[in-house]
Amino acid sequence: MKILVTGFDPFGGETVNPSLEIVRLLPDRIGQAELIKLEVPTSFQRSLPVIERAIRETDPDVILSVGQAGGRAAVSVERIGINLSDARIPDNDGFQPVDQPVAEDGPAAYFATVPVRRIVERLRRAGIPAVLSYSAGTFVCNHVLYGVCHLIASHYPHKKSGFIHIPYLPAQTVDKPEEPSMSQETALAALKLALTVLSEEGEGNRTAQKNPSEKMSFHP
Ligand code: PCA
Repeated sequence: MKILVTGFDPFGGETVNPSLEIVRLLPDRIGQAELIKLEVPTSFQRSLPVIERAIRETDPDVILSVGQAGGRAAVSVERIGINLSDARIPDNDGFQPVDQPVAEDGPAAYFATVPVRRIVERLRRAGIPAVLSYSAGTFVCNHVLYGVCHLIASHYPHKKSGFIHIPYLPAQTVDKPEEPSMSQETALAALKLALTVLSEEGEGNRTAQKNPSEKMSFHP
């Protein structure tokens, strides 16, 4: 199976984005999964086309996007993307939508289709602070979470998608010491474990096709 893993470029005056740092450090395979790594611009208009092209070119089974969530202390596995873009700051193109839908013709929300609860449980068992999150905000990360769900619901019903937010890196909080952070090592371990869960799910589904009695659900 193939998993497309995306990370965002730095935004909002930061010089790094921990999501891109850890995506770059991933190996080429985890378990049975081949990993395709992609840098995505923190841009409302350019992010989804970049991901859409990668989906067309590489035909992944799962799309897992990763983003920075400054102010959060734990790895947040996002459960839901909403049809709203309402930016508090401009994106990397200087664009700042207010009260805009992500997709004019889309439903109010989509649930992520990766096994969110299982990922959180696996991270917590490994001693990594992790939570199920019910809001990815209304900036570019939610735009990508909702937008990829909309794309696959419309065109690729057999693909799965999900989104993980990670905290600031410690170095990003030197000038904002009241903000929580997580080491790159821990954030990378979290992402690798999440991908391990997805790889195991993929294998379960393949076995299930051969032997329907062993069918495993891909849903949370
Ligand atoms: N975090 C932003 C967009 C890019 C990123 O890494 C967000 O949470 O919307």
